[in-house]
Amino acid sequence: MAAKTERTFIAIKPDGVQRGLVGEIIKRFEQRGFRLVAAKFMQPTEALCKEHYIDLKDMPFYAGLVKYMSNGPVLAMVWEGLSVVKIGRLMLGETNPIDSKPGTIRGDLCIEVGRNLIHGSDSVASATKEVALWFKPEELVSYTSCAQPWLYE
Ligand code: IDP
Ligand code: MG
Repeated sequence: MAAKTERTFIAIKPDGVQRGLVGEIIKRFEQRGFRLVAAKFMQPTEALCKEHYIDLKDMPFYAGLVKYMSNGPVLAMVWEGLSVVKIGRLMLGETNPIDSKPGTIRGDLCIEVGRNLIHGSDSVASATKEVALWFKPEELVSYTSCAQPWLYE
């Protein structure tokens, strides 16, 4: 049961919002069977974006990345389900859309690595860290999904 409540942090980046892809992206997570636990439409501060990408601080694209991420509204979300971290990453596609297969979000909807639409946690540990960075505990909504017995045996 515990694995079915695995959580991941997914954020639709400013290009995804500006290009009107919020519905398309949410649809894919809903249709796969994942459960929305939290969602917050927000303008992230530069400080939050810096912290979120702190592991990349020595990369040449770090400053541009922080500017891109903090340059418009972001839809921050928490999704839950069995292996949601791994499946979420598969749904996103590769970091560089050029390497992303058709059928993935990046492989279907964007072209360049610096405008790759969406963030998804890359491990259970980073998911825990990122959920805590973007959300207060009380912003995570607790409810029972009626689809549960039709998704899991
Ligand atoms: P991920 O988003 O697939 O986990 P990371 O390697 O963690 O990829 O990089 C974080 C973000 O930094 C990417 O999603 C992308 O927006 C940006 N990024 C990564 N590599 C480059 C690059 O070479 N040029 C510009 N931006 C990059
Ligand atoms: Mg990453």
